[in-house]
Amino acid sequence: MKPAKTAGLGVVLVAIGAAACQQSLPSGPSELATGIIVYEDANYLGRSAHITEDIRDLRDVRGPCEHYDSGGAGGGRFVYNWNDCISSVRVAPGWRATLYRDDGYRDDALEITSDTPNLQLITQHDCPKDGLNDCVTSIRVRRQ
Ligand SMILES: [Ca+2]
Ligand SMILES: [Ca+2]
Repeated sequence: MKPAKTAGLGVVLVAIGAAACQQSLPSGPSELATGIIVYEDANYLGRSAHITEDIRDLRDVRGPCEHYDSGGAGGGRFVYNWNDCISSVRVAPGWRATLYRDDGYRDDALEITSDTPNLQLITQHDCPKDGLNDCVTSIRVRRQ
């Protein structure tokens, strides 16, 4: 076996260990039959996650976006989750989703029933990065 393959296996094992304390979602499938796929970047780019059930707080879901958590007795630390991270969404045929700005399905809401390539263009919201881009914190997912 080449040394490079051994190193790659080590990285995978470390990633599995880090996920143990937090919920983790599978990457988006190529054929979307249920629920939605959320993406880190616009135009369905970057890392993705397949969501088929309501998520009350995306801070509880391990993801690609870095946030500084200043709370806790041990002092501040960087955490990685899907909060304030999603930039585009694919919706399976016959499904719909509601995206909320805050946790617990609160504040600005956007109902989507079809693919949405850029949440920055959803102009009726006023998140710091335009539209609902990098702003969504909770999601409801339903069959239509
Ligand atoms: Ca993003
Ligand atoms: Ca938010």
